[in-house]
Amino acid sequence: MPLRYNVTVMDNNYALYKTMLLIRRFEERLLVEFSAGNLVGTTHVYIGEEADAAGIFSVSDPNDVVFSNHRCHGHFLAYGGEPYRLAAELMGKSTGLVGGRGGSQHIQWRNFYSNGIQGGIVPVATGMALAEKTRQTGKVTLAFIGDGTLGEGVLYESLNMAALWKLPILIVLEDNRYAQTTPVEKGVAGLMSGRFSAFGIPVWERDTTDVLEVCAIAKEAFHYVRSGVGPGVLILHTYRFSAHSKGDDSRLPEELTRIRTFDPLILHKPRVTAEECSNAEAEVLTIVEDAFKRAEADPYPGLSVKE
Ligand SMILES: Cc1ncc(C[n+]2csc(CCOP(=O)(O)OP(=O)(O)O)c2C)c(N)n1
Ligand SMILES: [Mg+2]
Repeated sequence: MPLRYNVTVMDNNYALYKTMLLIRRFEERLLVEFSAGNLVGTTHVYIGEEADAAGIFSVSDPNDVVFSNHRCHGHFLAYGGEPYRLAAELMGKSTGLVGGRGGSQHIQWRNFYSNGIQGGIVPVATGMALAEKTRQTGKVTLAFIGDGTLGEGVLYESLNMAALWKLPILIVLEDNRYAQTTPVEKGVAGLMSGRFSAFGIPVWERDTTDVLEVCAIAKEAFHYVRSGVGPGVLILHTYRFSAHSKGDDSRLPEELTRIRTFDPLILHKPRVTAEECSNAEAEVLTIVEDAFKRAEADPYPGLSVKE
């Protein structure tokens, strides 16, 4: 059983809170490091969407296979990945997850893979689901996509194969209502769910940033896909608090203030005690500080291809 770095099992309110807090504080630190010029390449933070990752990985199996996208840090940390190795990768250091050559969007650790090409992960994940089905491993393959990725044709080719071959793949569509600066009403025609039900694929859908609601609906979706009858889709409508990447945010201040009322940490906080809350804050602070300090001191990879 793969070890989860930060919490062994997210089966209680404290563990869920701590996981979401770790993602939040890690990403906030990343924005600071980016502004200081300490990162290699760009970065897309997950701030606001933490309930999705925490909820999903609290009900997944540690052996499941995960394909993430350009907004992958939150998924990786909730999967149980080590913050230090992620920080080192983002800084382009040789101790990073893939030796400092992948950067923010191209990471790999155990059964976790990410790729920044929108939609590009879906056919790869479909192939992996076929392999797992053939080998009868019982693993579910997860593929995280965004609302903007509904515009990629390869998604529909993959859905067709997944449905025909009854593959154990769960597509998680995180609708944060924007693709870069394009609001979803201007980019997606019709019902999102209709795009999956057209292939006979069942959809579980919820508009929520409450981690317990995400846990509950994700559990149902996983149960279906793991039973081996075919693919499923989990649509979670959420909010992205930060810019798409760096400074590319055309939303008005009123909208940014309004969506902050859906902060998953604030919603979940009343379910943990004040003591747990300050413990989580202190522990997470230490983890994040240690991750970036160690990563900063690490060497860059050499230029040799043989390395
Ligand atoms: C094939 C491709 N086209 C364009 C891009 C540039 N790009 C990166 S993320 C993004 C928007 C993605 O929107 P969405 O799928 O809603 O995910 P979100 O960023 O909102 O999480 C775009 C256009 C890309 N990475 N790949
Ligand atoms: Mg989006």
